[in-house]
Amino acid sequence: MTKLAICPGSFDPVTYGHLDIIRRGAKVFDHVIVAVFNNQSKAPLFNVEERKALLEEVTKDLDNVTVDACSGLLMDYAEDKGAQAIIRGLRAVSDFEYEMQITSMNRKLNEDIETFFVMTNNQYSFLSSSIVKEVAKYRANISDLVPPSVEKALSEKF
Ligand code: COD
Repeated sequence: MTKLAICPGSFDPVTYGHLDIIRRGAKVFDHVIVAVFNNQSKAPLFNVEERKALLEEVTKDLDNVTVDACSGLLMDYAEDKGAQAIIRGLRAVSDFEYEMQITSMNRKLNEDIETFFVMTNNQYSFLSSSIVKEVAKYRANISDLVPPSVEKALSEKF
């Protein structure tokens, strides 16, 4: 059976930290769908289509990864696609409480779809889209935090 995993997130915008977990997931599962959602508690800088286009560009070398723009509940989407797993990244202990909350809720919605946590490479453990946007606003060098296409898109936004 083909093992399909969904890697959901806001990806506003995609960073090298996100790419690290997508790549690790793609090594283990037959196919990974990177699912771009709006997180209701965050005001996005890029719209879902812009975020999807950036993800497509930076994952184009990964044959078993596709990107989709999504709305509604993650578990409804995962069930529709016939996925067996959700992939989430963990940077530090501070991520744990939030991840435990959403994983518990997702498990209540569908207990057959398991969530797998991937620990990021240490060099990205401090990295988040919010921090990247904050420093990009002040024209700081972000070339080691995001791929060149994302760096360009950020400089166009600010
Ligand atoms: N290193 C490793 N992993 C990282 C890094 C990094 N530097 N930065 C981020 N990540 C991981 C995050 O831990 C996460 O697993 C993933 O990458 C995406 O991160 P974000 O910040 O882009 O995405 P989130 O956390 O805002 O995504 C939240 C969802 C959009 C998945 C959530 O809101 C959702 O499921 N929405 C749909 C509605 C729904 O089903 N709600 C019920 C769930 S409670």
